[in-house]
Amino acid sequence: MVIEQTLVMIKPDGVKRRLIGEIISRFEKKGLKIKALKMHWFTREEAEEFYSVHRGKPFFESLIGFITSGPVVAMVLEGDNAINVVRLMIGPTDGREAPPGTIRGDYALSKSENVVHASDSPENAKKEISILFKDNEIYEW
Ligand code: FUP
Repeated sequence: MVIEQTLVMIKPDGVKRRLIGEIISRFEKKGLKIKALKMHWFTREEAEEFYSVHRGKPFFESLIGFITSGPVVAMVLEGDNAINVVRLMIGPTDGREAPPGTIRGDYALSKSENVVHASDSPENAKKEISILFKDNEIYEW
């Protein structure tokens, strides 16, 4: 058993489409523990830091425009192998290719507006959690 923490974010399209409850519910039912939760509206600077790995790519500007277009709901989820488990639950990046049963497969029809983000490695989870949460906002329970 490897207990991990991962950063999950419901993107502005998911918030505007009133999918917050539906998406959080899936993670709770799976058995993941919500250790931190907040609504947040990214500044451009924070968004550029969050997505710094994509700086210079053709979609970077539209990605930053999209992620700052409205509030997101960010959470730290914890559980056995949580990083991989959550990536499997959200599905591949492109909603048109994501299988039914995954979050993107069920709710997204686009590669850019794909409802949800989740960390893809322990290093990125650590970085992303630190951008969105202070240590004292992550509760032990
Ligand atoms: P993912 O890890 O599945 O969220 O996907 P990536 O880290 O590869 O990409 C991050 C975000 O950039 C995606 F969620 C959507 C956006 N993106 C595009 O808009 N176009 C692309 O071709 C690739 C990614």
